[in-house]
Amino acid sequence: QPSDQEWKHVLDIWAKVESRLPEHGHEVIIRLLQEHPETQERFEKFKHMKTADEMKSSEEMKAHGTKVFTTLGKILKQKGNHAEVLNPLAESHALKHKIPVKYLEFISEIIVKVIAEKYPEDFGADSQAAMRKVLELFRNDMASKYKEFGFQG
Ligand code: HKL
Ligand code: NA
Repeated sequence: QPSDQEWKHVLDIWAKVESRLPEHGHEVIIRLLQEHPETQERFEKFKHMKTADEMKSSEEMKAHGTKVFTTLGKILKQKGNHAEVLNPLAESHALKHKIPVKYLEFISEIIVKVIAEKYPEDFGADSQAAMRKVLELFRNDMASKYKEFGFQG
């Protein structure tokens, strides 16, 4: 389990992320779809898009990125007691969207990379390690709910 210090690192950097949450969420989704094209196929509303520029100018994709980052922020702020937010998310990602844990690993790495690029002064090695650890806890809890729902993930 992450320590109090690790949670503090994560929530301190997240407060900065929130100053431009829609932009950062949008960028993470674009990078996910560009770096892992198989993930793009999972989105009915985005799979027709051909270029990164098309994605950058998409208000719909920005809205999706905003929702993803808003949900993630709610989870982070629960400092591990996140079942109320995580369980419905795990249910939809297991049963409706069928998103493998591997894809959750992809987005976790991109989240760390994008934050490191945006806030190099405030997201040093300790904070990055803390964020990785907290995102790993999130994935582990998603994966155990997946199993309860009978999705191998
Ligand atoms: N999604 C998240 C979070 C994540 C950081 C990890 C998160 C938080 N999702 O049609 C929809 C699809 C969604 C959502 C609606 C869809 C396809 C999809 N998501 C795919 C993914 C992937 C694979 C490309 C990954 C890695 C991923 C990761 C939050 Fe995700 N997602 C939604 C959401 C929310 C905003 C909605 C679902 C709302 C919900 O479940 O309400 C109970
Ligand atoms: Na959506």
